[in-house]
Amino acid sequence: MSESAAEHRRTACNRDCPDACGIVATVEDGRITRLAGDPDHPVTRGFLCHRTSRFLERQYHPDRLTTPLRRRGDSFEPVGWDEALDDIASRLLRIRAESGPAAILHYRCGGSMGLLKEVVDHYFARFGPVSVKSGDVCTGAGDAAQMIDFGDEESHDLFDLLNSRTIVLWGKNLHVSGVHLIPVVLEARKRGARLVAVDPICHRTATICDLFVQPRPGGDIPLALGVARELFATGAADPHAADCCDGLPAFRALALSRSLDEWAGLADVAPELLRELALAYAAKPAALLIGWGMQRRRHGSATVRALDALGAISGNIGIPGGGVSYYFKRRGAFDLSFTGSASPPPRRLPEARLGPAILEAREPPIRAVWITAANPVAMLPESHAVAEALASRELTVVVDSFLTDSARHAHYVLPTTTLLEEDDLLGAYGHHWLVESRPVVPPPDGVRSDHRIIQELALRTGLAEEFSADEEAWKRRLLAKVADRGASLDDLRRGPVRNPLAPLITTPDRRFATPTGRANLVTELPLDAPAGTALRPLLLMALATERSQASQWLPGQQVGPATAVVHPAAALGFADGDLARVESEIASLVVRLRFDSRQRRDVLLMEKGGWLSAGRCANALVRAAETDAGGCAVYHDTPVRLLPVPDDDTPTPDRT
Ligand SMILES: Nc1nc2c(c(=O)[nH]1)N[C@H]1C(S)=C(S)[C@@H](COP(=O)(O)OP(=O)(O)OC[C@H]3O[C@@H](n4cnc5c(=O)[nH]c(N)nc54)[C@H](O)[C@@H]3O)O[C@H]1N2
Ligand SMILES: Nc1nc2c(c(=O)[nH]1)N[C@H]1C(S)=C(S)[C@@H](COP(=O)(O)OP(=O)(O)OC[C@H]3O[C@@H](n4cnc5c(=O)[nH]c(N)nc54)[C@H](O)[C@@H]3O)O[C@H]1N2
Ligand code: SF4
Ligand SMILES: [Mo]
Repeated sequence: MSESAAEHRRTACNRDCPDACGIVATVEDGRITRLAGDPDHPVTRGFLCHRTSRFLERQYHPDRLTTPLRRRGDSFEPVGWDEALDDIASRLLRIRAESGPAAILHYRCGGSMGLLKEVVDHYFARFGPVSVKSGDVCTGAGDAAQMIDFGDEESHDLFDLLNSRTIVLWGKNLHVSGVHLIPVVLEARKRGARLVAVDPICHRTATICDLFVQPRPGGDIPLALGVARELFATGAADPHAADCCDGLPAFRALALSRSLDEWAGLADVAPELLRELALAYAAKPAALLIGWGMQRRRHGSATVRALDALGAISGNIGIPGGGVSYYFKRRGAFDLSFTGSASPPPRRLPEARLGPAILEAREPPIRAVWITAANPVAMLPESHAVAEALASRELTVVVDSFLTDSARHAHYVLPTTTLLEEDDLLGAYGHHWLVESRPVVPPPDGVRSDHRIIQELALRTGLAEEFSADEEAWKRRLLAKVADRGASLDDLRRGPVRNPLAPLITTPDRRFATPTGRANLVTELPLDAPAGTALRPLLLMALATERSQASQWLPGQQVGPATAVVHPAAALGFADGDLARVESEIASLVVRLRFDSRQRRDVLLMEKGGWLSAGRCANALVRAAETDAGGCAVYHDTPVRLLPVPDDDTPTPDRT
């Protein structure tokens, strides 16, 4: 193949990731041979993360599905698209006629962040409306907190960090889940900013920080109150905070209700370290970047509220270089007014408890489930219950590119496009740039996009006309709010565009979108951090890993038992490298232990996204429960213990 035959095609990464990168794909003879980051994208800066730079292995993997599958007993048989869709459509119509649309559940999660996936939701709203999820296992608790506190949820421009004197990464591991933030914080550091990390896990990002505080898991509330106490006590709190905050006297009284030593004790950090954290945060402007992982706990929403209050009383809100940034409004630029239907969904099942909720649903029961861009068996708590729920429906349809844990329990699996074949639009939840994704190659024969599948379904269910628009028409419609402000589809085709509606900093006038126009400080906070029990002293934390996007492991990567990292003192009687059984209240799982003496003695660290069918699914151990607000899942509060593995034990997760 000569050099000149290589063509470079631009697209965007649609993975559930804050960065929404621009991608340049090299295509030779119809085959993609190389992926690189778009050098012209101000955030991507020409590089991709570990997982997506290896995406071609997934794109061209022999296990990729290229024909629809229909269940036959315990296995699947290939079936033609028309036959599959005719049968699915007639069954959905029958279930709707017999039991009403509430008997059908459409569940979508984070397989793609593309805005056109909203059209799939829209289809099911128009077909029904059918049952959908409530809450959000990704960011729900923190979303609810920010809405209560500030009446809105938005972040400072990414490059506003260059104005900061202090940057606090509170529960963020940039090397895993925000790699394009690294050059920005390092540049800020070069300009004199101090980098601070607060995380129960000692990870790579902690090692690039000037100060690292390692509280107990879920110890953030006392830690934040300790910092607030120190700010009030030393006069470093904003003297004008009362002008823009409701609840200030009560929050102040709460922070001052205990000594610094007491707060430090509750957070399980040394008092000097707490004082140092307060001192660092008092150096304004200080940007507080709140991670998503920490709110996946029972008190997740309260935790984010405590941090919001810290931002407000320190006078860091509304100033360049400050802010309490949790989520960038990735949908903010787009006109989604077409979505939904005149009537609300007839029923919402809590996403965090999806498995048990499907099994429990009555009047009508859930008879059919359609899954778009999600692998709930691996990714939602109580994996065994989710698997049972999917397997025991009359009709379960999974649209995916691989035979995932969830697809294995379906009646039909419909093969779909990958991010390199998608035609879509993206906003980001880690910055304000908008990008278009274009298919850099056509999908293999037998593979169809979600959009095309929905169009085919619409043809068979009396909605053909409503869903006749092609991708380009939907894109133009989605961009209606910003098209005449420099972000039309034609503008996006020339390269990434900053969302013209996004602010540089939030609430510059300190007028909040709350009913009173003031920030709503939290005045009561739970102080009982999650903890292991006498029987099960470790807390399970299964976190994002750089090696994989959620459960999207490369086939062949999930061989043997999963790894569990612990402090050696947390595994007495075991040696580094031993097999052990991790047991929670509801299930157990065989792991390979890896010792790391930088970790706390009360946590057991695993990678998120392991498959149940590979015996590597941490979520099989996690009881399904919702957070204090916002319907996030309580992933990280699960007490576990280590047990020896009998010689003949095989690494499959069992229910205890
Ligand atoms: N490589 C890779 N990148 C990803 C993903 C992936 O699977 N792999 N997933 C994507 C998705 S869906 C999302 S939502 C984001 C996830 O991004 P995050 O939710 O930010 O990622 P996590 O690693 O789960 O958690 C971030 C940090 O929070 C810390 N944390 C957990 N509990 C606490 C606590 O109680 N207090 C404090 N202070 N910190 C705590 C963890 O130790 C971890 O270091 O990343 C996205 N990016
Ligand atoms: N223990 C633990 N569990 C967690 C988390 C945690 O931190 N710890 N994190 C949680 C979080 S933050 C999230 S967001 C969820 C993520 O949960 P999911 O979004 O369910 O996770 P993924 O593994 O990304 O599964 C998405 C599936 O979509 C498929 N897919 C990709 N692109 C497309 C497409 O265009 N169309 C269709 N139809 N399918 C597509 C992929 O092949 C993949 O199988 O997991 C949650 N689960
Ligand atoms: S997964 Fe995230 S960091 Fe990796 S290429 Fe995609 S958008 Fe960029
Ligand atoms: Mo997520």
